[in-house]
Amino acid sequence: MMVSEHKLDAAAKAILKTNDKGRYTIPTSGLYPYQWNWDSAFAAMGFAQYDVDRAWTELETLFLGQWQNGMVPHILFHTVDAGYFPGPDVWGGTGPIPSSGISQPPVAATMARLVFDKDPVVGKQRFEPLFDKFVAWHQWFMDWRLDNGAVCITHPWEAGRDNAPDWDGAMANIDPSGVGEYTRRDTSHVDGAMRPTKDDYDRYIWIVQLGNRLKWNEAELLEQNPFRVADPTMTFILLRAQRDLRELGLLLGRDVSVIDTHIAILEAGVKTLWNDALGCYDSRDAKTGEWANSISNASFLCWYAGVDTPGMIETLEKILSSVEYGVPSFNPNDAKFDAKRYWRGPVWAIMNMLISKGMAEMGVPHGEQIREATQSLISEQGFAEYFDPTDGSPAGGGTFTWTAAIWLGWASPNAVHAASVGQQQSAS
Ligand code: 9WN
Repeated sequence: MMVSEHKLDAAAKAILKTNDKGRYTIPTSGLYPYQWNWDSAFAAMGFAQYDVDRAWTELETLFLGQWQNGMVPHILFHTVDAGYFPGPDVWGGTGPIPSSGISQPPVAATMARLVFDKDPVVGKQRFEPLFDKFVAWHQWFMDWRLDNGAVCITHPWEAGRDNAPDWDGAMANIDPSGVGEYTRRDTSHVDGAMRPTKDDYDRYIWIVQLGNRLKWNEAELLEQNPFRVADPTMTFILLRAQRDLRELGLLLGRDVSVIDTHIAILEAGVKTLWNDALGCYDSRDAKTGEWANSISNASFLCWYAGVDTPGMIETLEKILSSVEYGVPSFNPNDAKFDAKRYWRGPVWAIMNMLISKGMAEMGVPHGEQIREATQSLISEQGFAEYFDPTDGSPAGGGTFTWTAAIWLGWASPNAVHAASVGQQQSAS
């Protein structure tokens, strides 16, 4: 049944309220009972549409978990919940709050800028104490994750695109035979056909066990972890985040010269993700040098990072004409495409927003088409975790925080999404 737009705005706020644990939100109860890094950043953007104070609190809580080396973990286990595996004991995080040992795509500075713009007076007060923490987090990526200027992941969960075909080659180089017995909890909450396979999970847990054994010492992990993939998600998102952090720094009267240096390094790094034979930005195994040959939704984050590249729009047009809704997480014309299995085909509202926002800012056509497709998906199918791009059917968890936030801040007809907001300088 179609619900009127106004009611959907209220429904989205109700979801944020349901998932609000006071000072942070969970993505959805049951399946994801903790604070996740990029989910929280999107939640802040959603809250900012009607409660700027609560939006800043969300980001402040996220940074309470920052490690001494600057890393901001991908999960903060504020209150232990047996419904999620792997929990804090398996991870053995070494920060001030029990946590995982890896990070996640750093969308937070970009979302903070959107929150800031809602009320710059409050923004200055609340962002001032956060600025150095953001700089330290971004510095951590620059220190420990770069390969020729492109940002690498050391676990598929770090990219936020858990089982993307991008990692298949690097995952095959892990022998997970010593991983031992464990019980997955995700498949007790949602249909296993929508989730990563056991082969993938064994390797996810194997890398976590290695990190825990090494006490998450980055130098040692660099030598011992066979999984290291230079990733467009991380590279484009960090480049964009650095540009937004720079603008916020200038508003606070801070020295941004370090950020300028980082931006130049990342701009050069982006070029190393261009797979000429594929005609697209791609993931590259930093250990073997092999391309993933994957046209994914992360490939189309180039505009979001301020990087326009001839040929990318034609590639996107082909993808858009192959499915009904938005930008699928993987090329629908590839044999590995799986319309319902997580990051191997489904469409995600968060990625649609980042891609479309970048396109609108750079004057590239079809950005609005992606926004309208997302609007239809959510109004017809609800606030699902993600959707089948061929028929729009909802998949994964329901009453999802980031889908509600994306609705409020971008997809709703009532959302203010002026192209000038969060505008950035272009790289090319
Ligand atoms: C592992 C919370 C998170 C998202 C990720 C998404 C999924 C977790 C999982 O859920 O990952 O981090 O257990 O599957 O892939 O992007 O942040 O919504």
